[in-house]
Amino acid sequence: METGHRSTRAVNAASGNRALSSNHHCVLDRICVFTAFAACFVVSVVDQNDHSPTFSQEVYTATIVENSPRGQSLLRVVAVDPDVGLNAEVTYHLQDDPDGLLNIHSLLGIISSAAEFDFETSQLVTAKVREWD
Ligand SMILES: [Ca+2]
Ligand SMILES: [Ca+2]
Repeated sequence: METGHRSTRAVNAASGNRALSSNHHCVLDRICVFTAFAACFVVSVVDQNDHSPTFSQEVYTATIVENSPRGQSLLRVVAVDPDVGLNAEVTYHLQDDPDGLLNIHSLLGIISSAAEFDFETSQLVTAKVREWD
């Protein structure tokens, strides 16, 4: 009975430079044990959108000086999705901003002021951000 180590060397020797021509062949050569009476197969696992993004922090804070012109960048929220490719793309949406005081860049998560803030009217503005994948 051959060991995996000995078989790998045999495959590499038999295939010559072919094993170095692509990563696929390298993987096959490492994994497969070829004999006269055996075949090899590889199953590729494809990602599914089975994870939701999670924010890097539960609470983000920022300060702004009253009467600053609108459009001031205040903070950036970041959510990470452990899936791959399109399944890992995250978009951001504001929730609970009834006065429309804030804007959010849906792809970058940058929150900016949508109005001039007045300290005498309100000293604290809160909102929630929802992520979607
Ligand atoms: Ca996902
Ligand atoms: Ca996944």
